[in-house]
Amino acid sequence: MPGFITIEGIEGSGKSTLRSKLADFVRSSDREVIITREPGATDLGRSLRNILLSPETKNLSSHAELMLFCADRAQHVEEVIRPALERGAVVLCDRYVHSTLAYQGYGRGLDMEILSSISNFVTGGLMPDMVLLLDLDPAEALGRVQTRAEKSTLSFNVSRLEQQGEIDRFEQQSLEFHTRIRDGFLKLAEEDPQRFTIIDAANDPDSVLSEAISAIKAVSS
Ligand code: Z5A
Repeated sequence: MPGFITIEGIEGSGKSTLRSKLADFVRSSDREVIITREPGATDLGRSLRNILLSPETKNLSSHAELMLFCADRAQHVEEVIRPALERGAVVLCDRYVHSTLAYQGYGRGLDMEILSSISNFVTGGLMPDMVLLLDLDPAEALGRVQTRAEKSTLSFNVSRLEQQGEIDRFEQQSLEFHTRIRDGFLKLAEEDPQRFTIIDAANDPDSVLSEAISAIKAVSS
């Protein structure tokens, strides 16, 4: 099994759903498994996540946004991901470097070479062995997010933002923005086919899971 697996895709494509379902499969190997995500997997990251996602954060420049995601990642790699990989654990991470390339690069229009070089700097060159890209039409994905927000106003087992059914800073972006991100992810996959597996996220959650498992088994054999 690959040591470091990331799940990428636009918001609402089903990453969190796949992450928890896949955890059971990954745990069936005899290795320790760390399930994590960006932003927000460390104490520092949780503070940064609040700033990054809160609709109360106004006028954040694209450069400042990039630096906050990078700070989150630097801490995450040093505190969680690298030690886990060094112990021989499997790390399953919801979003990583390719989200920065897609969102801050294709979405915000920052220079891709600079983004690659900063990402390389903050991660010490640590890249995932495998990227599972959940591909979905942005209108469908945003529809799922909207339904989830409406449902979560009735639930208490969610974050403050979600409890209030509030739409976060990224969810407030236009359909055109999310379309650029989707296209960006597909370009990244095309440029790096060895690392990426594209999964049709319009299928039901069990089909998405079985495609992910087949892809992991294929590279493990
Ligand atoms: N960001 C960035 O700009 N740069 C970076 O470097 C990084 C991140 C690391 C983090 O948001 C934001 O930060 C993100 C990119 C940016 N924003 N955007 N856009 P987040 O962590 O709060 O959220 P997210 O990562 O975008 O994920 P999400 O909103 O939680 O969506 P998801 O995990 O992909 O989907 P889900 O929660 O699993 O599913 C959504 C709903 O659809 C839910 O009700 C499910 O029950 C349902 N669902 C799931 N799968 C299916 C299928 N297969 N069929 C039907 N319905 C389904």
